[in-house]
Amino acid sequence: MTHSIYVKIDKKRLKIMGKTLTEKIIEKHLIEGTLERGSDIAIKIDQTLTQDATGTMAYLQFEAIGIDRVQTELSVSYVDHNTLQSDFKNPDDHRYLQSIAAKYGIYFSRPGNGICHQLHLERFARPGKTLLGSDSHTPTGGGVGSISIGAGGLDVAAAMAGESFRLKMPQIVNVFLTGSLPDFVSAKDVILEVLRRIGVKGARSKVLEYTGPGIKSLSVPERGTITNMGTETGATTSIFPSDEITKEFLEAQERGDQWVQILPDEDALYDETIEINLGELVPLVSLPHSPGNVKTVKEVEGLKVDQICIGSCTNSSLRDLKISANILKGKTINEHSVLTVSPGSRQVVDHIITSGEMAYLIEAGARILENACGPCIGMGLAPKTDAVTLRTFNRNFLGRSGTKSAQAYLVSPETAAVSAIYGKITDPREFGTLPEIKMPDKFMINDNMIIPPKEGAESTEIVRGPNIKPLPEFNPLPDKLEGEVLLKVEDDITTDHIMPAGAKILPLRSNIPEISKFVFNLVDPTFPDRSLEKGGGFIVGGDNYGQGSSREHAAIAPKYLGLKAVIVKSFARIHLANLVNFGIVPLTFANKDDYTKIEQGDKLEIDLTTLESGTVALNNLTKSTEIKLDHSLSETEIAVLKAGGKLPFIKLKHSN
Ligand code: MIC
Ligand code: SF4
Repeated sequence: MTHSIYVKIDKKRLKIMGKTLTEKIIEKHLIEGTLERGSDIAIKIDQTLTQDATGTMAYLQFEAIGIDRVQTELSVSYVDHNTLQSDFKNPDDHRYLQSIAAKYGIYFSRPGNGICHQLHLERFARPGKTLLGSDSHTPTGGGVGSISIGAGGLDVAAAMAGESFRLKMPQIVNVFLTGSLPDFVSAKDVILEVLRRIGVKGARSKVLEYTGPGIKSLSVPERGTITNMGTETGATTSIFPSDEITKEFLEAQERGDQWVQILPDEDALYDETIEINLGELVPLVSLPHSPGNVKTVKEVEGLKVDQICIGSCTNSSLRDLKISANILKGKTINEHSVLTVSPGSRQVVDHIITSGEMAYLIEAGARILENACGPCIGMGLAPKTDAVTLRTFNRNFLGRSGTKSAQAYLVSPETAAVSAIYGKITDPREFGTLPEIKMPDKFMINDNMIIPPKEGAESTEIVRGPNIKPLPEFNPLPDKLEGEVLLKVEDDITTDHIMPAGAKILPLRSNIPEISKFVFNLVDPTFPDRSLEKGGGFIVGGDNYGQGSSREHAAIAPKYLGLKAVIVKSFARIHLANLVNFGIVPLTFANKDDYTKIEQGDKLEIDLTTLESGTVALNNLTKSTEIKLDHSLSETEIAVLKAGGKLPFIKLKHSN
């Protein structure tokens, strides 16, 4: 199949309209479909990235596909999540990943080098390219004008094997920025403002494309902060044009030759517009336990803080650490608070050591952590019981910090640093004069912790530790699903609810039988045993089911426990794709009110013979009622489901 031409016409003036930036890049990569919103498209993927927590599974799947070498222009394997080594599991996984990278022609970023998104932005992301990453914050690459999308590990494995990536053509929202940011207000406040306006479901099936005169005042790392956390709005991705600012950044990274200008046409027609005057923004904060729960810092000022964490892929750039260091210069953090700093990359650390700014952080009392995700994913530094933890991160879901009773608030580095001095949430504008920071004209480049692919390494032996278990195999889909509702949940269930992370569970990412014991651990720890006992069954949920991370373990582990279908009001994009990839049928209520007609424990029967028609009938045997369900599955997705998941589907395709 090829694609036909799609043009947007201004109906009033009967004029063919120009293209958005997103349309231009997608059009260049279209393998199937058109730019018609909501239609099924397939795009070519130029680059991939994986991180260690999703990477082991992605590469086990890549191995199972049976290709000799990656087919992309560039694939990078990062190690940044599972860096706490409390036993052999994580280091074994690192060795596995390194041997896979060598064998299949993948760049390998060694543990300690930094956080995948920060590193990818610094060293690899390119304007006009497509990037698929097995991490939901892959859109950070949108900071340099790359279409960067988060996906499950299996989709990334398939892209490495040369398969195109399938999605629904998103709507394109013009986030039109004017003015420039006032002192003590930064890029984090811009994305918090977007979240304040549209919430955690507001940009599902949409791309947030930033335009307007205001973008000129934002550097690439600042743009990266905004596109990174755009994920929390449910957006497919977020993107900035590739302009003079992008050029400057790439030149400073000694990558000037990779710059190409890509701007939207002046008469580009957008599906929607959001206008933000940067000059009117104030410091903002997300309250527990949702990034969409945004208030002004003023509204919560004075709340005592026990822990302050600066870092994560959202706010760990050189700019962020410099501003934090200069605010903390000559000060001591409050005696009741602990401050942690996790830099985004060694480049950032090299700079702040050379400039002396690292000393300001250390002298103020900051605990300097590894260049890794760290406390963002509960990998160490869990806060104390009932703690208030103030973080420059992008997620504050219940329990994610490692302490269930902790209350996590999300803020900018400016708000975090000033609050650390006072020991309470403080509007940073009260600090007085904003310290001046000087950004380098050229970044310090040292790629010695990135091992490039070598020729002739195909015979490299793959090293597998005892915790790396073979992939479970799943059967083709039957015509009828029967079983019990194992769990009924509310709206906005995150993948952190379904498959928690943290220092104890993350090391089990390459061991499905073991990790499945923690499915829904924070919601109902009896779920795994009940599910196995009943021979599997169903989950019923509300809106935005599966928001948050790209972890496909939130699908594979429940599938391993026997989950057959998830019936909800609506899904988050990546989780929906992951369910399909592992043969769990994702269904939605044709009438949302029918959510009340099913209870936990009800026995259900679902007839799948009509799946192709777009609707199926659910028979609630306990209540003797029939409910109409529908779905958004494409023909290919139905075929994947029927084959028992994407891996058997691809294998079948390759064997034909
Ligand atoms: C996250 O921020 O939740 C993670 C950990 O980076 C995940 C990936 C994972 O679960 O490994 C993500 O955002 O996709
Ligand atoms: Fe790592 Fe946190 Fe970023 Fe996820 S959100 S990639 S855990 S720093």
